[in-house]
Amino acid sequence: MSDPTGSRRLVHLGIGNFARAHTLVYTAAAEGWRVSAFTGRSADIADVLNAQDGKYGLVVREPGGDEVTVMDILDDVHPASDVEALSRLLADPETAVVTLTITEKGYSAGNDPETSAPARLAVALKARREAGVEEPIALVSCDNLPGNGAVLREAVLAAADAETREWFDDHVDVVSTMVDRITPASSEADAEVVREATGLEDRATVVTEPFKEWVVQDVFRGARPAWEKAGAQLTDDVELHEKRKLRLLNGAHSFMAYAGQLAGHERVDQAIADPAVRELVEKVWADTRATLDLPAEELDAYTSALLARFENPRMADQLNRIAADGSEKLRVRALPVIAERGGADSAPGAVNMIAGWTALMTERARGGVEISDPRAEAIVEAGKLEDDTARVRALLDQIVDGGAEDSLVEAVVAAEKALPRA
Ligand code: CS2
Repeated sequence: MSDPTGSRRLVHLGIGNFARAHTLVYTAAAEGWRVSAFTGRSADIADVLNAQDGKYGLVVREPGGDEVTVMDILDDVHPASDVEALSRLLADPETAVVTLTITEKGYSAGNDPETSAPARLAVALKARREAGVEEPIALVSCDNLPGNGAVLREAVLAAADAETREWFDDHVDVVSTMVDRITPASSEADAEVVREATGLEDRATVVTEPFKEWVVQDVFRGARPAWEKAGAQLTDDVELHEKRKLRLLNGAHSFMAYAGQLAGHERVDQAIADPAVRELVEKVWADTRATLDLPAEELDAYTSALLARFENPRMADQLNRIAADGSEKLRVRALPVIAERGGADSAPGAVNMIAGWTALMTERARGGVEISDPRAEAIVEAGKLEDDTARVRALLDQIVDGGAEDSLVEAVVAAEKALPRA
């Protein structure tokens, strides 16, 4: 339970747009907590935020206009690589929670603290152990991965020394969560909205939708922010929420990111307004729904709400933001659906999602357009192969460990040809 008397510290890893629109908003509403953060991919944001004393503008795109707030929850922001600062913070008993938004690929970045956030956490937990801190600490994963707590636990333990591994279970809780808030990239015009509304000269503006959801596994032995004050749900059953959100929202997102761009669109609201794309989004959902053990009415309500969120014209969510890191995302958004449906022939919607990816990656590889993906080099090489079967097989090698079955390769080759094109 949170300590109402003193201020507590939360450490956040990966202070990108999403964290500033979601996780920090919940922590700010909880009161009594301050945050020290570490950057994710872009280290520049540390200087930007520190120069603004940690403050930034949050623009919520309500249907009728913007709601603008200056967020003041961050004390200090460090470059991701600053393991010393992380160790100092974790060796302090005041620090009770670490939240992470390090993206899907952050969990498979190996055991080297240079490249891997979980490995840096292992080093910092060693410092906490050596400092003799007895208070439990919670590591809370906020990334779009099924069972993200278990994935995080494994990644940290794989990088930890034997004594820290031994100490771990008595002192560390690892928490799975389902996070949801669509957070597009922001523009100069958005910073201007903040300046006009609040006077803050903001270089770290974040824009987001009114909707937000956080379902958090209720397994904290130590202190935690009262996130429920901002509507978070503490529960023992995160898995079904995760599966539903990942497969319906993120699945449709990934499909639109690839097929929508092939069809000539730039933004989510444009893609979903195209009847050909929308029909195929429904097909993605038909496969997914069959893998979710939930009443039809509940699923209907969920997908209609998603359509309204996708249609929000005030959001300007770029498809290319979502298209990044496909080789990581399709592993959790498409492949499990195909497996649970019993193969490619029973999951045409999920196959279309993959076909959108192979087709767009091929177009980009051949056109020399940049591909943002940890496996970009191999994708470019594969995309240039002339024979369709060989090309699709080589691309699928990037998402299916051990290689794709022939039935999937054939289904994707056929599906590519049927996708709507600009
Ligand atoms: C998107 C997510 O980048 C992506 O792949 O699907 O960032 C999505 O906007 C969030 O998960 C919404 O909660």
